[in-house]
Amino acid sequence: MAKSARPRAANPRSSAPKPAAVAASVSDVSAALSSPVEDDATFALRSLQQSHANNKRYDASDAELLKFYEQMVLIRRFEEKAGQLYGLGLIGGFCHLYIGQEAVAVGLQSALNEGHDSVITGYRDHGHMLAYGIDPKVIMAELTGRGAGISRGKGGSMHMFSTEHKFFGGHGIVGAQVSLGAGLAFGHKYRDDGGVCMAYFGDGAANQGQVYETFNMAALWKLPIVFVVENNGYAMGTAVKRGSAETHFYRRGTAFRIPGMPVNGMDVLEVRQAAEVALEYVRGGNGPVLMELNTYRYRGHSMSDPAKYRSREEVQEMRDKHDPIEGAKQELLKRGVTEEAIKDIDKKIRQQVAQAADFAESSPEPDMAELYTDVLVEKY
Ligand SMILES: Cc1ncc(C[n+]2csc(CCOP(=O)(O)OP(=O)(O)O)c2C)c(N)n1
Repeated sequence: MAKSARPRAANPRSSAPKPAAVAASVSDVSAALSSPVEDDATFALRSLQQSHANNKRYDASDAELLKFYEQMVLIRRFEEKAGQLYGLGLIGGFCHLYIGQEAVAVGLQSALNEGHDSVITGYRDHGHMLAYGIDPKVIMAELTGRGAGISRGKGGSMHMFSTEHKFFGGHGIVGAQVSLGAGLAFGHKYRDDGGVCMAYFGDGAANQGQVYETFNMAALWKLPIVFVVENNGYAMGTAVKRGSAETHFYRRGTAFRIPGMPVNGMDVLEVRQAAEVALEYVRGGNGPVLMELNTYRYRGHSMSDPAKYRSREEVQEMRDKHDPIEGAKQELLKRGVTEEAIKDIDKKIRQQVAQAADFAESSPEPDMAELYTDVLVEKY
């Protein structure tokens, strides 16, 4: 990060509280004792949820819906190919696939300004990059550990970044991206550039302590951040009900006065509409929003997980009844878009993914000199 962009405590534009402004007076304290819920009537935590419930689905043009469909198919086919390459031993280390969750990244990020608003996520990150327009070739080359990869072959599946696209990883430490996301949001506020940060994390990560420290600071300083819990039902092999006391994750910001929104993450139009509501609030300078995107991953936690903790029937039911790609396809057909037009997209994407895989397989491994780049070697 450039020195000039580093947040300092004395930043005049920052809304970090000044001591005089927050010191409670004696009368504040006694008022709180006599009427602890006095201001609940104005506590508008449900307002976003309500306005989303009144108008659930985004009114996409045919061209927009086709684009969403294309992006979701790209993620699905890319991930299937990554799974194959992993099986062939061409991808080493960890590999977490996003299959089933495509509507989340596509619906949300279609509402962001690519290359301006920041995006950060955990290790299940390929879909978020593809949804942000990053070239599938350099992502696949990273997976296969090649020098042409987006992290020069040194990051692998979990550690990919593109500052140009404002995609900030790719993090293997569960929950770390939430705090880092608040830092990115602080940066947007500090620079006064109108940008927001979208920070994704899982239902398992939502039980981490640092998430709540971050909620507190983000709400206190009204940071421009959308917290997105991708609730895919499981944290590795632990079902949400086994590991979480409050399973409605959108309510988890209540203690910090962060409004929450539950969203059907298997319907790209519902996701996009929810994004509109959330972003209007955040861009309006009102502070963070907590979105819970209810979704499902069809594959195991990572490539090495046979997913024995759930039944085949459960997975099949989600695929049959809630698949986001099939849902978008049916909607397109209902609007009169032809089967041929949809097949053309499918064909184009298959070619694009095949080219990405060829590129990844035929690119050379990183030069030995790369061992000494992007590492701190001097004293600091
Ligand atoms: C700090 C930390 N603790 C534990 C782990 C091991 N770990 C990796 S993924 C995971 C579960 C996270 O589940 P969730 O947040 O629901 O994300 P999902 O994989 O479902 O997308 C755990 C515990 C880790 N990587 N980092």
